[in-house]
Amino acid sequence: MENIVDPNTQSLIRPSVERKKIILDCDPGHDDAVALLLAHGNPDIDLLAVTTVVGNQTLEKVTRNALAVGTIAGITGVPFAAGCGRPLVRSIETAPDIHGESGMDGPALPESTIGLDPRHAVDLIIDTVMAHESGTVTLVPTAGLTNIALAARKEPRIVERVKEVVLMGGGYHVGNWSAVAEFNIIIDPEAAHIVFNEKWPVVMVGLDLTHQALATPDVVEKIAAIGTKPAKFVTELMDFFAHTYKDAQGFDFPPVHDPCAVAYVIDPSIVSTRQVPVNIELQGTLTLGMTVADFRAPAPADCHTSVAVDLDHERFWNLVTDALERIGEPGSGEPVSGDSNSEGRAADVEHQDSAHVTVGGVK
Ligand SMILES: [Ca+2]
Repeated sequence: MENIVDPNTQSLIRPSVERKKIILDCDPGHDDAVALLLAHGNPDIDLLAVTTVVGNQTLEKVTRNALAVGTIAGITGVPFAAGCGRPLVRSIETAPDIHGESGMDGPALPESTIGLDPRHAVDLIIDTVMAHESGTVTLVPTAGLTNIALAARKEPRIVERVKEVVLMGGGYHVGNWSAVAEFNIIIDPEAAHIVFNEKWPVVMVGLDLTHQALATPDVVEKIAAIGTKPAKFVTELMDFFAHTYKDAQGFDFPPVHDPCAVAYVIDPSIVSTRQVPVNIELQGTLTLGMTVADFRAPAPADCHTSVAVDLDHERFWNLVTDALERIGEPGSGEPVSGDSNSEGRAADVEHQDSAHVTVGGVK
């Protein structure tokens, strides 16, 4: 990046902080949708590619959903590619109890205006990592790890080129698909084993952290008050998610897992972590897919895994609402309200707290 000199002071202007390059590998998925919107709307993220993998629903459904979210958000110039349609070893397991038959039940989905990249997601991931400077691309998987594991196997050079893998999955003290295993890990534990055992830095944003990211009524009201179609879409997602999480897992408010991983990339100070060895249980009859974290101190010198511990709930949701405000009303060329800055983004839009909002299911 070339240096720029301030003409008034002759001092060097530090180029605006380099945006963080990410590939989002997802299975939309209500919370994947929020993760994608956060990644698109946040000015510090350079979204290089979106890839899909079987998980919350079949590959066909989650890919359709990803394209629909991209359409709603007005994403252009970002390749979307479909990846693996089944786990490495196991049979397909989806989550209709949480995400519905479509994988993203609740809001009506538009016809996509985005064409799929012809490449397989694994190849798009490899091509993208290899095309960028080493140490600059972060992988953000928010689904089963099938695509990421295969990419590491197909092109091992990506392992040392990737900056880090910040994944939503696992949990060091709680599961959600078994007593000790989380969905994204247990649906393809062999893939998770590959990803956690490669020597790239892995940050596990697991249930310990994401169960703090609850879409409480005040959060949903703030999002609804933004008043755009993408914001309305999110409130409808949260409405459905609130019902299924209440019915299926007894949550008063739904945990919105996947954007936590994106938030960590944007601002690691929002998510505290602890460096501990983590490995994946592949043998246990009761513990298959458990992310076994070793908290005994000190961590080994070559420890390359860490786990997310505490979330700053307010700052996390501020990031999400800020991203939605910046996305504005796609197609209009204008943010929804407030003064736009030179980049046409609504950087300092105040929440419309006076707006009357009714959001069913989460109050
Ligand atoms: Ca997901």
